[in-house]
Amino acid sequence: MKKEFPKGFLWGASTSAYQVEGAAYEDGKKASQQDVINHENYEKHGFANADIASDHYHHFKEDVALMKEMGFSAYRFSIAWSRVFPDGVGDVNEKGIQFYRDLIDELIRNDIEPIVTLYHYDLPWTLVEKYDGWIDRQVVADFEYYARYVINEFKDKVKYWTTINEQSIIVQYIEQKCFIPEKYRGNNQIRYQINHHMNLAHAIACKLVHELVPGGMVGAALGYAPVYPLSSSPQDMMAAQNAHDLRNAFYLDIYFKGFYTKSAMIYLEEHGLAPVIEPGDMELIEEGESDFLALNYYYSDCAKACPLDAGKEISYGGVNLSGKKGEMSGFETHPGFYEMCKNPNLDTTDWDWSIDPTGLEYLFRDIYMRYNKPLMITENGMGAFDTLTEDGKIHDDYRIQYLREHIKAMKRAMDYGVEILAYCPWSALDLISTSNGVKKRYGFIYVDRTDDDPKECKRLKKDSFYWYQKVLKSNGDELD
Ligand code: BGP
Repeated sequence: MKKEFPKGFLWGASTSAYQVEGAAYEDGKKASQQDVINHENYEKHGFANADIASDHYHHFKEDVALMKEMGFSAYRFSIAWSRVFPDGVGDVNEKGIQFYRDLIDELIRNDIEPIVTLYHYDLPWTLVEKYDGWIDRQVVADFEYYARYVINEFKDKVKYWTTINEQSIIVQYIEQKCFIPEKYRGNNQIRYQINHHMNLAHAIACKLVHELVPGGMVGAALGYAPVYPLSSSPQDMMAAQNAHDLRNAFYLDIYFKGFYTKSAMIYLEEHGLAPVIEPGDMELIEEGESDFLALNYYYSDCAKACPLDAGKEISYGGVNLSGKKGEMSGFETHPGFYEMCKNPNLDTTDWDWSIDPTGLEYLFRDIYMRYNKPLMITENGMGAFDTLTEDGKIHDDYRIQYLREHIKAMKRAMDYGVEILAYCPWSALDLISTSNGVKKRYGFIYVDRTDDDPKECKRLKKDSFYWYQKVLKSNGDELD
């Protein structure tokens, strides 16, 4: 390694509200769409629901103390809209907003910089009942109502804001991330319509931070996987370019340049998938300038050519529900454009996510050199089945290995000039996965519960906790 990590580099970790807080119906909070979706997941697959999650709502002081002990200088978390406004708009829920005041004050007391995400998949359920949620344009105005209140409330305490979590992943996995009423299921156009509404909401939030927060900085949190061609054939290379345009550039261009990537838009128009764009929308999107981009990186992707006459249909990302390698249910396919596939050069996690630290270095270089804005990591991590030993230990050397190699890759990108503000891997503590319950764990802090039994959610320190503590103490110097 050439230079040292800069002084003031932010080290921490991430969570999201519905995955960690619990207290889903306590102190005035009403359901979010994730409370409903996760109840269904429990019924269908036995995955823990969000009712108790990691019970962070009741343990937050203990959790912040553990973050402090690890040496965090930042913590990235989200605010649950339905805790602040149980019905989406209207009267604020005093006890709900008080929870975030207490959490933010506790962080600041411990010299931990709050990095706040406004929206992480959990739309108030009332808005789904009222008008089908993100499918309807009304949601943009309601989001503005909520965002204005929250940003104004914390304008003197929170400098870093992220707007919407992972629009790219929402488009891919629409039914896990948004509640989609029966009549819209299978309608692929709504993926891009929802995304368009989120682009408007994102732009509004950027403008609000610039208007209300002195010295505030704002950007989206984008789920990002670089796309490699399966082979060096020109056809696979072109497929990888197409996949990059529709899966990555389609978001980067909106956030940084204020327009939709042309090739992707033409593909969507040709297939009746393009969003309805109203007069003034693109002007608003252009005005919503980002100061940085937050990236959530877990794996890289791979694409191959998919000829039109291959007899395939448009389909979106598959999932592995079992945690047994090889049980991924399918790959995104756009005949005539590209088909995603497994990269034979990379090992995977038990859930078939490729492990590729170099992919992180590659994407940092690629994004920064094209757009020239600071970047930060708001998610990066390895989901694994952890084992709690009889003497209360968790030996997660695989996680240490994963994080170590990714930090090294990030550092190599910095050595080549990429400006990176923070590293906040997923996750500070164990929490419920978006698609696999609590047995797929990511945390530095073990939360003692199972999918069926929340027990007392006792906190225990994993081996990775002590390792990360050393990393942070040496400002990223001691990684071994
Ligand atoms: C990201 C989400 C997180 C998180 C993570 C891991 O896409 O922003 O909410 O859960 O992925 O995914 P999973 O929980 O499905 O393993």
